[in-house]
This record gives sequence, structure tokens and C-alpha cells, in this order.
Amino acid sequence: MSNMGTSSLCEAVSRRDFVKACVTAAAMIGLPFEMVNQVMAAATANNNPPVIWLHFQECTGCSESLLRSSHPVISNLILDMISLDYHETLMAGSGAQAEQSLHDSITANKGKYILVVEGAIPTAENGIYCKVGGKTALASLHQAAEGAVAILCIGTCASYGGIQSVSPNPTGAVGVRDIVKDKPIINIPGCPPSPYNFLSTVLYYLTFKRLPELDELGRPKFAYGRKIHEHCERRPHFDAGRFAQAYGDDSHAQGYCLYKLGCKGPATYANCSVQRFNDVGVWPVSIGHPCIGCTEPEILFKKTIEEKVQIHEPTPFDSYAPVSLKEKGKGPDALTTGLVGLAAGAVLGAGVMVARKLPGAAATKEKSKHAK
Ligand code: FSX
Ligand code: SF4
Ligand code: F3S
Repeated sequence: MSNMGTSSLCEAVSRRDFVKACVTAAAMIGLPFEMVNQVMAAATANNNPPVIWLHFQECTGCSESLLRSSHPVISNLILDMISLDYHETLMAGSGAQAEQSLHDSITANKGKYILVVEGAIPTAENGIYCKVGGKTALASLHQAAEGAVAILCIGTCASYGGIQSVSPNPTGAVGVRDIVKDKPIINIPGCPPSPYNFLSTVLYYLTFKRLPELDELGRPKFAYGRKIHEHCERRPHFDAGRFAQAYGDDSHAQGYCLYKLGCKGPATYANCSVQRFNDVGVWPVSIGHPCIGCTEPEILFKKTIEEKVQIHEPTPFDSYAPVSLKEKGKGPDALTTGLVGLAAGAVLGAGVMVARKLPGAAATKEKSKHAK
């Protein structure tokens, strides 16, 4: 379906953009610059691992943000590096034809394919709350997991159950790790997750032929090893005790810390404050909304937006960059705060900066090449 190979990869993504995306991914993984060539070689090796991608209880936002985005570099790279044999949202086939395709892919690639799961799995009443082709999600997962070399859970739903698993959880929704116990599982949480976290994980696997180091929640440490609070552009306000008190008031307009509005940044492990989203360098906190902890199974939808999280490290880092304060208004304005964050983001986010300049139409055009 998507074995386009090196030449077509270069057609889909300019050499310059390809190199920048690989440099960004390599930096995210924490590799030295000298290893970028190795990452690029792996990305163009034309050794695409077969991938079966299943959808269960979810909103499809994970696929949407990854593939139908204005960052064609990421979507093209991902689709060209893997051989996407089955994906219910992207494939043109349906009904019995799609079922046959899934069966054939599992049989032909037994023991070789990567299973990507998007969405939670309902377990109540033998899983009757989510069926595809007359088969429960539970049965489909068991069947597809059996021949997989590894399972990649994209999104918080597949990783931990997500919004479906919130009490009273009528369908008994859980994440993959609660059902499959005998396969390596990598969780890429976020609702939806950063496309770069998915891209970097795939690149890591292709480059080193092994899985990245994971934390106790099964997340790649390179992407989820730090709290977003550590690199937040509003952190100087937090350290100085300047907090937004209400949405839209002066303290909010000044760009003050959102902790008192319920920001979960001090307890949320993710790289949003560095990697950022949407090709325009924004993330929830930069546009004035508290982080809701969407990568954390015990926070997302389980704590209300205004609920405050415990702070374990209130002391500021000695190395934290100073921000000069304006006398009037007793603090930097929102633009200054944003620029500080953008400067930090630019270090690791060069690829995002490049990607946002690319025409969005290319992604949609390219996608049709990959669908059956
Ligand atoms: Fe869940 Fe993904 Fe949230 Fe939606 O498919 S992680 S509800 S953004 O999209 O699974
Ligand atoms: Fe940023 Fe939230 Fe931490 Fe405040 S509490 S510094 S807004 S992450
Ligand atoms: Fe999610 Fe918080 Fe990042 S809500 S997108 S982890 S800023």
C-alpha cells in the first residue's frame, strides 16, 4: 500500500524538509548530531515494516492530527516509512473486502508486523459495546496482537482507556496494556498525541531495530521524561508567584502562570512546551488554557479543569533564564512571555517551524496514494 521507497519519499518531501524533520526527531530522541545520517539512512532504507492499524473506542483525532494535518512532512514521512496494510479510516475498501484485507495482512505478515491501536477497548459484557464487522474490539485485538512483534498505542484512549474509562465507565473501557500481557507495548499518550512523538518513535525503531527506553507507564522516556512545567514559558511567573486569577482578567492577559486556573503542568510528563503543535508553535498553555494533563492516566478527565495538582518541586532551577520585568503591570507582557517560549521551542522544534511553511494541500493529495 505505501511502499513508495526512497525516490518517491524525496518526491513527497523535499530533501531540505526531510533532513530538518530527521534532525528534529534525532534531537528529540536525544541522539548526537553525528547520528542524523544514520537516522536518515534508516528512514530511506526501503525496509518498511508492515503495519496493521486498528480503531476502537475513540474520536479518530489521533489519526486526524497525525495524517490530515498541515504538516505534510510528518505524515508523508510516516506513511513512507511504514507499509500500512490496514487502516479503517484511510483505506478505500469496506465491508467484506476490508475484513478480508485484515485477515490477509495478519496471515501474510505473522510475526513481522507492528500493530498500532487507536482507541480504548470495552470489556464489559464480553466487549459488545464496540464491534467492527460483527467482531468485538476485544476479539479483534486478541487476534491481531497474537502475530504482532510490538504494539504501538497511539493516544491516551489506547494507552490507558482515555475518556471512555472515566467513572462510571459503563462499557468497561481499558487500554491495551490491561488486556495484552505478552507483547512489547509502547504508549504514545496525548489526546491527541504530538505527531512528532509518533514519528520519532517509528524512526527510533527503524534506526536501532529495538524499542526506545520506556517509563513505568510505557511511554518513551525521550518524549515523556520531563514535566511540561520544567520548560513552560510561564514558569518565571510561577516562580515569582504571579498567577492568573480568572480567564480574561488582567492577570490572564499579562501571560501569568495558569496554575491557579488548574494547570496540570507540574504533574504532567510530556514535551508540549518544547515541541509544540499545529505548525504555528502553539500549545495549550501558550494560548492561555491550562494543561489538562492529557498524557496522564490519573489526571485526564479524572480531575476537573480547575482542580489543582500537588507541586513537588516549588524551588526554581538556578539555571532558569531570567525574564526582565516591566514596571507598569508588574511583569512581562504576553508577547514577551510567548517569545521566551518560542526561543526555547526553536531549539528542538526546528522541524515544526519548517513544516508549518509547507502547503497543507500536499498532505491530502499524498494520502490518497496510500489508501487501498
Ligand atoms: Fe482518544 Fe484518539 Fe483523544 Fe481522540 O483516536 S486520545 S479521544 S483525541 O483521537 O483516541
Ligand atoms: Fe506553565 Fe502550568 Fe507550570 Fe504555570 S503551572 S508554569 S502555566 S506548566
Ligand atoms: Fe496535553 Fe497538557 Fe500537552 S493538555 S497537549 S499534555 S499541554
